[in-house]
Parts: sequence; structure tokens; C-alpha cells
Amino acid sequence: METVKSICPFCGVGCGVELYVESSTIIRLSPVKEHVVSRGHLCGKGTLAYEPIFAWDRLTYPLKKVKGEHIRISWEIAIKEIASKLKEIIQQYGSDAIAFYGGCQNTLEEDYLMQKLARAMGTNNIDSCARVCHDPSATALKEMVGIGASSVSVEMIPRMKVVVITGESITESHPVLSQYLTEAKKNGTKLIVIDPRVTGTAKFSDLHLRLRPGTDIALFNAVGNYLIENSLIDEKFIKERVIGFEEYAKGVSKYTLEYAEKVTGVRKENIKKFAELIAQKGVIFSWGLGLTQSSGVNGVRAYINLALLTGNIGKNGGLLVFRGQTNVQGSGDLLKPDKFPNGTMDEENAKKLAEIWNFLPPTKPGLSVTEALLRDNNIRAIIFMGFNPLISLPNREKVERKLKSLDLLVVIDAFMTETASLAHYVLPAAVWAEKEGSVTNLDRLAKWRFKAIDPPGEAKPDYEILKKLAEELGYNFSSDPKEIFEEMKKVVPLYSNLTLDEIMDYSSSSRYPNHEIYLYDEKFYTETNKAKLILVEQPEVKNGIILITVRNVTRYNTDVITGRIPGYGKYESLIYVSQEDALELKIRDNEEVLVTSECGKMNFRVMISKDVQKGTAIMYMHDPKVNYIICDELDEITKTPKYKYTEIKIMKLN
Ligand SMILES: Nc1nc2c(c(=O)[nH]1)N[C@H]1C(S)=C(S)[C@@H](COP(=O)(O)OP(=O)(O)OC[C@H]3O[C@@H](n4cnc5c(=O)[nH]c(N)nc54)[C@H](O)[C@@H]3O)O[C@H]1N2
Ligand SMILES: Nc1nc2c(c(=O)[nH]1)N[C@H]1C(S)=C(S)[C@@H](COP(=O)(O)OP(=O)(O)OC[C@H]3O[C@@H](n4cnc5c(=O)[nH]c(N)nc54)[C@H](O)[C@@H]3O)O[C@H]1N2
Ligand code: SF4
Ligand SMILES: [Mo]
Repeated sequence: METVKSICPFCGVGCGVELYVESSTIIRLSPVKEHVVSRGHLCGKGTLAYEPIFAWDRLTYPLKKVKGEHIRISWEIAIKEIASKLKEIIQQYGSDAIAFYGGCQNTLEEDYLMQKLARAMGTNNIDSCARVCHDPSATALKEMVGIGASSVSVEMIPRMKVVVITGESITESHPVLSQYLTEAKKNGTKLIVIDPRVTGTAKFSDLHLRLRPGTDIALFNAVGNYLIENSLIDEKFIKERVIGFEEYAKGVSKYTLEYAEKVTGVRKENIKKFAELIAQKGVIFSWGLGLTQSSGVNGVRAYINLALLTGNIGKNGGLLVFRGQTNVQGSGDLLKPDKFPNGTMDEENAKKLAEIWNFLPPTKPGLSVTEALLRDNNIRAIIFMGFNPLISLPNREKVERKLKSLDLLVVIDAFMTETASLAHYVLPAAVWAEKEGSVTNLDRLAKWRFKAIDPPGEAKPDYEILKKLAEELGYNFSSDPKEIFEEMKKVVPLYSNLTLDEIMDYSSSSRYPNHEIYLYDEKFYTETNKAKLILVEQPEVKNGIILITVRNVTRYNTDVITGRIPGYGKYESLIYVSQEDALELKIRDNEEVLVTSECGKMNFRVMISKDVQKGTAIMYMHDPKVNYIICDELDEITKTPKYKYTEIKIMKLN
């Protein structure tokens, strides 16, 4: 029996796994004991991650839609026809009529190749799932401290006095990180959870601020004001290393504790407790989608301000973003419609890229995936690689209309997803264990996945598919992951120090020498080398019942993969409501109700839960019906959907 090392294909923790291979089949999977982040642990779905690879309905040959039916075609014909259609569309409408989206479950090398192909064809219409989760985090981090990623590694958690967890459900979404919280608790670390819901993490926290959804900015600004008024800020740190203090202090002075209590619903004694706990050294400010998918980039800015005010950055603490998918940090680093992989989208960087690429990329910013599918535009062709937007984007009806209106829709996936079923061409992809390449986890750790088995039938790794398509279009790209990795290193400053030897090493000392477990101890990586406080205002709060969509530990995103783990079954459509609202609306447990929002309506079965706050309702985002109800309100700056902030009505059916 052979063993092969890899990284779990699901969440951004990036746990190390060892695959046991016999007769070209993976017969089991176990955790890599020495992996520096997962330390020999896996969650339930991680342990079963190899099962869906062998599902009976894997796509094994290319398909073309003819008279409404998908029929088998050869790779040669598929690639020829797609390339010729792309050329035709570009000729008729220009390069910006085509777009390439996806890549969070792909490797860095595949993402790199995808953006290179798009740019070779003259467009910056490229984007990834990072848009719909943590682009607000990456954007705020970049402008305020310099790099759009976590500033601390998870290893720092147990060394802290306080860990603040805002809008993140670790026990469901990043379960293997719970070990760090348990260790921290043993060391006496205080855990503060900020979430409208009673989450698994909230249950063992020391302080749970159960705020109303969408009110984080009011809370953080009031805490900022309280810290300033009570001289609880780190004046030396601010003076030497931070800009924007005067304006910030003036702006937050109106955010009193009384105001914050009224808006957030959190008692002011608890807000004070929160402020006092973070006014010491040794604090990590961590967060998840509760912040980005409700308050957007301003929510993240308001939160980072607190780390800067208290000087909790560097060896004292820092900022930890619980990024979502296995390679979402990497996809966010590489696939942006308004940034080149080597930095700002300008002539100078374009010329630098041309020296390596032998073609000059365009400098006109492209469209994000949310703009492409939810706003008016001239896009006529989209290639999705590992993305199921018909289910995962908000306002499903609108997305469906756009997808159906395209002249060319190509989906590269391992399964016939709902999005693929609409496609003109479906190309069968190899999945993680059937290919090799690197992925970057939520604390900036890149690791190489080794190939364990061959893909089924005619399925191919995305890097081979992209190479074939590029070749047909007249570009000579490498499809060797190691060669692509070396080219990527030359282009992407963030990855320039990595070596293949280091990222292939799974031993316990495998944080490479230049991987600091905390950044910014001496300087920030902004232009001035100083961090920036940014004043933001709490917007008006929505009334009515707010629908929040969240994760369940056993399911993964649109459930394409986890739905194929034997015994897991399909997801049931449920709405969780509070006891108070159920009483007021006269609805009973298990009763079917009609849920309506501004953009859709749908029936759901009710579950009454004491963990749900009055005035909110919860649905699991894995349910394919959910995004009929969630509308397409987007963060103004990053265009990230407000998946956790939709006003709904719940009606009895009889
Ligand atoms: N099991 C499992 N794990 C996953 C995934 C999965 O599908 N399944 N998906 C992965 C992906 S892609 C991502 S991005 C991550 C996401 O991981 P998380 O960030 O944990 O995502 P959610 O569970 O969607 O939402 C987090 C929390 O935000 C809270 N929240 C909602 N509104 C607000 C608000 O206004 N303020 C505050 N403070 N909190 C609020 C919710 O109650 C919820 O507990 O998980 C990754 N891990
Ligand atoms: N209502 C609501 N909606 C949400 C969210 C929410 O909180 N609430 N969260 C949003 C977030 S954070 C995210 S990240 C998105 C996730 O949305 P998606 O990324 O669309 O969801 P996935 O189910 O992860 O789909 C990934 C696809 O990639 C395919 N795949 C896996 N491996 C490979 C590979 O190696 N190559 C190729 N070509 N394909 C592969 C899988 O079969 C699957 O179909 O959902 C978003 N939607
Ligand atoms: S915690 Fe995330 S990376 Fe680790 S085994 Fe579970 S799903 Fe996989
Ligand atoms: Mo995500």
C-alpha cells in the first residue's frame, strides 16, 4: 500500500491528510500527525473527503448541449468549438465580452493559469469565490496594515490573554481550530464571541455579545470612543505607528455606550467589559462572514481600528481572518479583476508582466463575478472553473436569467452541478487527489498536494484543460504544475520567497523560515509603513425579521461534494426561528410557512430554536432554495453580497 500526502479539499484550515492507495483506489485517509496547523486532527467530513471522488456520477467525458440535451463529445471537438466561439464573441463584441470565474478549490497554479489566459485574451474579467466571502477583509487589511491576509497564525491563539471572535462559527466552519481555543481556555485566555446567534463557540465563551445583525460598526465605534475617553488606548503605539487618529477620535465621539446599547441590543455593561478586556496586550481580533456579509468592508475597518487603538499587533496579537475554502486565500491573491498578480493594475506592472508572459495584459479593470451575474453588463461568454454560482450567488432567479442569456457558458467541474446543467459545454475535471499543486490556507501557509490516483475516464486536471484551450487560441502555456509554480513565484511578490522543497515538507517544523507567525512587529507594509485608522459610520439598521444564512459542520457550500458522501443524504429546507417570534406569528414547530423577501418567496419548514435571537431567522446556506430568498444587495466597495442581512416576512400557510 502506498501513502500520499495532501491537504483536505474543504475549508481554509487546510488540514494535512495522508491517503492510503491500493490498486488505484484510495481506501482510507488519516490525519498527518505532524502538520503544523491541524496537528493530527481532522473533522468528520475531512475524514470522509475521499468518498465523493468515487461517486457513481462523476463526469468522465466532455459534454455539449444539443437541442436541450447534453451529449458526449471528444476533447478535441470540445476545445476547438469553445475556442472558436470565444474568438467569434471577441470579434463581435470585444474582449470584455468574455469572463473567467472560479478557483477556490483549485490550486494556485491553476488559478495562475486561468488569469493568465484571460489576460492573454485581452480581458481582466476574472474573479473567484473570494469575492463573495472575504474580499471586504482583504481590502480593509491591505489599505490599513498592508497585506490582505491574516497577520497572525493560529498558533498564536493559545498564547493570548484575549481572543475576540466576531461573526464566525468555528465549531461548524473551521472545526479543527477548536483545539486552539480549548488550549487557550486551559491557559486562561478569555474568549469573547460577537454573534447574534448562540453558536457552538459562544457556548464556551467568557463573554457573548449577542448583537442585532448589521450593528457591529455601532458596537466597535462605541468601544473605540470608550477606550479613547478612558485613556485605555496605547498612545505611544498610535503616535509612532498609526495615522488618522485625530479624525477617528473626533468622528467616534458621538458613539456613546447608550447609543450602542440602543442600536445593538447589547447591555452597556457588557460593551464596557469588552472594551476593558481588549485594553491589555495579547489580543487577537478574529472574524468570519458575520462581519463581511452584513457590514461589508466598513465592518472590517471598524474592527481593525480596535486592534490599532490598543496596539495589539505584532508579537502582542493581531488580526486573524477565518478564510473559507481550501485555497481561497490563494485565489484572492491571484484572481482579481482590478489587480494584477504582481500588484496594482497599471502600465508599469503590465510591462513587467509582459516581460515574463510575452504579451501585454490590458489595464482596464474587469468585472467581479457579482457584477457579471447581478448587474447590467455586456458579458456574452463565461467559463466557470470549480464554481456553482446558480446556487451560491444571491438572487437565484436573476442569476439564472443571466446564465441562460449567454452565448457561451462553459463549466469545468467534476459533477453535473445545477450551473453545469445550463452550460453549452461541460468539461470533466480531475479533483484534488487526482492531480498535484499548491494551496494557501487561512494563515498564509502554502502546501503542496501530491497526486494519489488517476482521474476517472477522460477527466483532466484544470491545468491541462486550460493549457489545451490556450493552445487552441494560439498561446503556449506550460501545464506542468512545478513549472507553473516557478513562473508564479517570479510574478507574485507574496509568493516569491517560497520554495518547492519547503511547501512539500509536511513535518512539524514545516512553517518555512520566512513564514512569520506574526507580521508587523516593526513596521506595516503600507506605503508610509504606518497603519491607518479609518472612520466609518453605522448605517441605518433594517427592521423586521433579518434572515441570516450560516454553515453546518457536516455540509460544505452548495453540497455538491458533501451531498455525495454515502449516508449524508440531501439537505432539508428549514427555517430556524426564535421562540418569541414563533409565538407572535402563531407558528408551531415543524409547520410549513411561506418566507418572502423583496426578491423571492419559498416554503420552508419551521424549527423553533432558543439559540435564535428575536427578530432574526436562520437558514443553512447549503440549502439550494435559500438564495431564491437572499436578494442581491452588494457591499458598495467590494461588491460582496449581504448574505446575512435580508429582511423577510414569515407567513402561516393556513
Ligand atoms: N462545515 C463547513 N465549513 C465551511 C464551509 C461550509 O460550507 N461548511 N464553508 C467554508 C467557507 S467558503 C467559508 S467562507 C467559511 C465561513 O465560515 P463562517 O465565517 O463561520 O460563516 P457562517 O457560518 O456563514 O457565518 C458566521 C457567523 O456570522 C454570524 N453573523 C450573522 N450576521 C452577523 C452580524 O451582523 N454580526 C456578527 N458579528 N455576526 C453575524 C452568524 O450567526 C454565524 O454564526 O467556512 C468555511 N468552512
Ligand atoms: N446564502 C448564502 N449563500 C452563500 C454564502 C452564504 O453564507 N449564504 N456563502 C458564500 C461563500 S462564502 C462561498 S465561498 C460560496 C461558495 O460557492 P461555490 O464555490 O459555488 O460552492 P461549492 O459548492 O464550493 O462549489 C465548488 C464547485 O467546484 C467543484 N470542484 C471541486 N474541486 C474541483 C477541481 O479541482 N476542479 C474543478 N474544475 N472543479 C472542482 C465542485 O464539484 C463544486 O461544484 O457560496 C456563497 N453563497
Ligand atoms: S477542518 Fe476543514 S480542512 Fe480540516 S478536515 Fe475539516 S474541512 Fe478539512
Ligand atoms: Mo467562502
